Amino acid sequence: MNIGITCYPTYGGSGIVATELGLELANRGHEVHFITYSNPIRLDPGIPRIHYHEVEVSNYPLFQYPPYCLALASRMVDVADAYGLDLLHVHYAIPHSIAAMLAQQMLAPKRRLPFITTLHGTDITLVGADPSYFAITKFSIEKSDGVTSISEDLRRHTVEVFGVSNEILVINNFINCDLYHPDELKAGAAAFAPHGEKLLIHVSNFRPVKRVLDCIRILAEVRKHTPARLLMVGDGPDRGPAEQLVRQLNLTPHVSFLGKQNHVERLIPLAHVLLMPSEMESFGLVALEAMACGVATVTTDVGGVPELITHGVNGFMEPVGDVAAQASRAVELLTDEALHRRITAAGRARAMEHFSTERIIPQYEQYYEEVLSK
Ligand code: GMT
Repeated sequence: MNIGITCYPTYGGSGIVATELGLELANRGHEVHFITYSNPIRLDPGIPRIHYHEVEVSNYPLFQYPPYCLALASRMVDVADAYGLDLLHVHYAIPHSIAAMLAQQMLAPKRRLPFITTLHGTDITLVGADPSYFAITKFSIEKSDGVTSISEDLRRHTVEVFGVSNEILVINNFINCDLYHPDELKAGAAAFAPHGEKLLIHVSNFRPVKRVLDCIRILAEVRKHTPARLLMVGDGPDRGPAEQLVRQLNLTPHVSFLGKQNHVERLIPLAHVLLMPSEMESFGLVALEAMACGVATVTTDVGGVPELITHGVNGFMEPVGDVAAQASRAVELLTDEALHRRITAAGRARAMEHFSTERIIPQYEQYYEEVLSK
């Protein structure tokens, strides 16, 4: 198939899933065309059957807000025409589905160009639910030729909040378990923990929904019981407040802020525990990455997380904001080797059995066939 993919090409879960989906599809022989405003991160140049088409947005002084959605729709039409796209697959509803719908209408006199929208979370739970975007988000879901959701929780939430009647297929996020794998020796950890301290890690876009300050408070608690250091990977609005809290709590020597990283598969396996204290996660991709890497997850019992993690079996879930409970789980994992081994082995097994690329990518291929044959 010739597949057009649009996503936010930045450090967000939806862009990462879209990029990795494109790579896996290309690996399976499809021609994949990314139509985005910049080259998606994690997309190295020169990969066979991967094509990148930049969306350029004219910034005429009259525009206080450059009309990105229109430029995207035009580019989708150009690419669909020039490369004979079979379908468009857009990730994150706003504004990508509306752009795809416009492209579809522009091409309609010539031929059918179906589009599939994959819902990722904040496009529904935060942005889409905002009154200024509610009606257009609902409309874009209803006009899509196919809709998928990355968890059952998000599917249910979408139906409840938007009252849409079209079928939403759950296709979970996935992980390449060959690329994301455990590092038993953790030799590289010495660069961050020179005295053999255990490493905690947090990876996110540092938005308020991620509660990054909780990670710092958890570290402070953990250090009362066992030596540990914290790697903070990513960047975003709460990085400044997090750095300030580190200074306030005299934790400066024990926390490394690494900023945005393209190869988290090299960093995550160095840690013992992943902290994901989020207020909301429709799936929690980084927890899946940690499970595949043999890293134990301490997280919150929210959204789609329980579809991934079984408490006490392959990770721990505690209430949002309960720093003491999350810290106590981290201490257990750092000090009880048998427990750590049991949880991480179960986590790796869960990732491989339920969320491997081998299991999930064919579900997308099958759905594409279904939508094309409608
Ligand atoms: O979490 C974010 O702020 C980024 C956001 C996105 O759309 O890029 O992530 C969402 O999509 C990820 C990939 O499907 C999911 O793993 C995240 O759980 C989801 N985030 C939220 O629901 C907050």
